Amino acid sequence: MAGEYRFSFGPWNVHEGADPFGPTVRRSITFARKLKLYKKLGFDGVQFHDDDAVPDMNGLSPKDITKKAKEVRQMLVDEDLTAEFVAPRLWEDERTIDGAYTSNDKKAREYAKDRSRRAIDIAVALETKLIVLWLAREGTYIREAKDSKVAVDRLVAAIDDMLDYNPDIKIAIEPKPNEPMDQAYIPTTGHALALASLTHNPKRVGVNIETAHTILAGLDPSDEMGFALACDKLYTVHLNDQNGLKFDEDKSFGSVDLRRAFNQVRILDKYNYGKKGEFVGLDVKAMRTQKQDAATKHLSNSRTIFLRLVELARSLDERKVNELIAARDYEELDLLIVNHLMGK
Ligand code: 3MF
Ligand code: MG
Repeated sequence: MAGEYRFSFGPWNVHEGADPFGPTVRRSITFARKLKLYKKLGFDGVQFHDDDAVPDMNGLSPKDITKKAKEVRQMLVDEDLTAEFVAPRLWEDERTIDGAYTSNDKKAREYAKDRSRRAIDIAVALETKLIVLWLAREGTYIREAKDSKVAVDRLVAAIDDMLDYNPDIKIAIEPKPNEPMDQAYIPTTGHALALASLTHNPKRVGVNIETAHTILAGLDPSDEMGFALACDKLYTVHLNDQNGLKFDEDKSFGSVDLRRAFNQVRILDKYNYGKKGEFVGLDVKAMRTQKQDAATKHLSNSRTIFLRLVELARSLDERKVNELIAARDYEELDLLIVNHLMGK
């Protein structure tokens, strides 16, 4: 079963533990050393922000960016790893304080488009066709700060620009309803796919569904995944878990609500997620309390839980499920599922 699924995470998922109220608590690990962890932990794919691959890229020419990215590609080859996607990191630069593609400032919007093209160059050098767009600052703190109709027009224009720049790439929008902004313009899968339909080439725009983001939007992650699967738009996932409506926690997959995790795995497995090369992507953070040498367990544990839930999804008595559905006895179905999760 492990061989049927390929797993990925990003270098930011091994981190030093700083939070908004306190400094780092673990030593930082170099990118080269992080790469050595992947296979040991059971992972084959590396998710990238553009500047995870090419640090300080704003100071480099497009040619130098590509050169550096090719060096990283060689590092991946040496470790027998694959780049899953590249995401332009559009939320840290001073110019994007008030948004990147939706900023009120034309210069900021131009910077964002240019940086996105560079991210595509990096993807080409790393030999992946997938671009992830987490639209971090595309929203507002107060409603009156931006025009929500114009904001959507600008998002479409930015995505069109990327699709035109490279005819081979596919874009996976990663919806999130809030944080860092109070209100984000693309909060759900439905919004992301409606946005995709407005672009020049809807066939090349889909979604990256993150468990925690759907929960923050008050939705069920497995239903969001089902929606994207029905539209043939689930390009990748960011599995994790989230305990209620608070800051984005990125907890280990299945660690808060096992049944919710089971239902995500069940729908993915049922509809052959991964068979077209999709990775099972994680976006998980170690607890700040973890000591240096034990700060990768959130990754291996999430993978273990996923694989265990595949076993549970496949061993569920589907005949019984269908009988109970036919009888409309959902109380009994409820018990069947809970018993199954308890190993009964
Ligand atoms: C924020 C996120 C991001 C994105 C990442 C890749 C830092 O809530 O989930 O993680 O997943 O930028 O697009
Ligand atoms: Mg994410």
